[in-house]
Amino acid sequence: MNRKRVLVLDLATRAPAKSFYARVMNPNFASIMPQAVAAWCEELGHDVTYVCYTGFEDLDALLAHETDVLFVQAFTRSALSAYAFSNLFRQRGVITVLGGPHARCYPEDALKHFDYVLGFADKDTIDDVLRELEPRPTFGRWVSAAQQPTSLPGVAARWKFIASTNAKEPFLKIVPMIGSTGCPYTCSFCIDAAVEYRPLPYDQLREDLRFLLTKRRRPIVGWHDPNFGVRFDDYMDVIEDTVPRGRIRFGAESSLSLLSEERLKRLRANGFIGMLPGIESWFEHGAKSKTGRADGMDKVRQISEHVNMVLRHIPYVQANFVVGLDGDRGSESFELTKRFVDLCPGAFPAFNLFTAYGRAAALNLELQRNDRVLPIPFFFLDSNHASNVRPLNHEWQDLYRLTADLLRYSFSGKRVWRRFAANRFGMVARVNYVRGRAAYKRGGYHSHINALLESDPHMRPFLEGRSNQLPGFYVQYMRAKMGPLWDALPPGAISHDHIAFRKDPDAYRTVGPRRRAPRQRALVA
Ligand code: B12
Ligand code: SF4
Repeated sequence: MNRKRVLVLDLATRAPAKSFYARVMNPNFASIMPQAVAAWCEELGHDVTYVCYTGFEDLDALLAHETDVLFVQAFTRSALSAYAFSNLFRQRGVITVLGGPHARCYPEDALKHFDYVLGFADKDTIDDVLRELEPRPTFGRWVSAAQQPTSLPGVAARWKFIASTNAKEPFLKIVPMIGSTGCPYTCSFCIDAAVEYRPLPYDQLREDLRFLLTKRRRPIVGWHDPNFGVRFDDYMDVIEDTVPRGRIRFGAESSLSLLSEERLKRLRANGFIGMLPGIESWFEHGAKSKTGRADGMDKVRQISEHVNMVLRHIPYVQANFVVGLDGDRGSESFELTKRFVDLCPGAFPAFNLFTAYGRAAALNLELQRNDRVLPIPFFFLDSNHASNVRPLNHEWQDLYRLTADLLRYSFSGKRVWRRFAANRFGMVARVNYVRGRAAYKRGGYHSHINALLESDPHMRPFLEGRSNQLPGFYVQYMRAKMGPLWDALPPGAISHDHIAFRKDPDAYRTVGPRRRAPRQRALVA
């Protein structure tokens, strides 16, 4: 096959950036798959350039890059920037390929703007695309492997891509690793509920850790596993076999129910410094986080005790919440979350707005069928800037007011300071301080949306699903944030068919039937 010039672009953020927070955090949002695709392309004999776009790169230099094919990875929040990049490169005859969460969630839309859109991808998929490489100006081609890859290029093969991304920020320099794909649980809102759990080869992980020990004095590894705790003992064995105590620090996402004190002791001994457990709704019963039938304030107390126990062993804990769930009513769940914030001063609370990402999950089909999903532009779909699901038990104004109030409460000077003190003034304290200030500003953003619901006659009809006319606020906001990428958007890019899943539920499937389906265990892993 001809040797091709390949540019791999990981959009770790949605637009050009300026803030200190973005400089520190964005490089740590880099994904594994673009690095894996770059490594595979090299193994296949192509000339590869990899760029992690963190919002600070020189766009002119990036766009001037001579290449035959452009691979882009995008979350939905970066979809518009991805479309703009694709448009500009296609005008120069470059073939463009999209992969990642946006491609899996909104393939029918992405196909309007890319020559190829990928679901699951392995080395063969990439090879097939590179062998074919045909321009498809009207509608791209959907390609997917039958399942998640059974192995991925290790840290050594990805090292130069990791190092170039780490070099963009001075503090954390997180090395992304992954030990498994899919999840054995079946939370109806989750993209991995339909993907069978499979560990990646343990020998590869050992090799990765050994390699890393030769590169950095005390590296930090971020595990990208959807649910790290599933085969807990196996992974702990791998680390204990390979890593001398304290030489590597780790962070991971895991459901709270998997974090018993026994396990936490082992995690601490093995260098785990960060955990991101999901907290379910205060009003749902069940075994999800081992709170049994506890409800409301009882559950807040139980979860707070559990999270404080995690904090006794792991210094960095981010507690993930979802705001605007169907189980929430009035201000009660918000008030309960405030009590949690009071009872767990050391945990960083992350508030995600309930979002239905296209075809990500079975629940989204039900929401689309019930006319509850809105055509909010992709740019705002990051679980922070907008919810695209009409709330069941709230008016929009109440939801935005309560969310703004919760953010202001959780990230007020007093609570940021309490968190700083509870985090004992070290690196964790500093990271939480910077993140806390950024989160406080989002309170102002939600208040602004709330005010627009009163003052902008287009806002309420749009958010209530009575009109598809996009309020001017959204357009102005995107234009201001996207800068030069806004002018490069292809026609029709800012709107999408928000009920495409309902129209054709079986299209673009990336999973076969599961062998088993245990019940839901955690809201956000
Ligand atoms: C680990 C993780 C993170 C990590 C690492 C993120 C990263 N850059 O990879 C952290 C904590 C940093 C993170 C941050 C965020 N995350 Co996150 N995260 C996940 C999680 C749990 C696992 C993703 C993963 O790595 N899977 C393993 C890989 C191997 O599988 P895969 O992603 O399916 O990839 C396959 C294909 O998509 C394809 N592919 C993937 N990338 C590429 C790239 C190319 C070029 C090609 C060709 C193919 C390809 O090949 C892979 C193999 O088949 C998922 C939820 C889940 N359970 O999956 C959410 C998820 C991806 N995150 C989500 C969100 C919303 C976010 C944030 C916006 C949250 C926030 N408000 O800050 C940020 C955005 C970060 C960014 N880069 O823009 C959403 C994305 C929805 C969407 N459509 O955008 C998900 C699906 C969770 C959800 N709410 O449903 N996240
Ligand atoms: S939310 Fe977490 S526990 Fe539930 S299916 Fe997804 S990854 Fe698994």
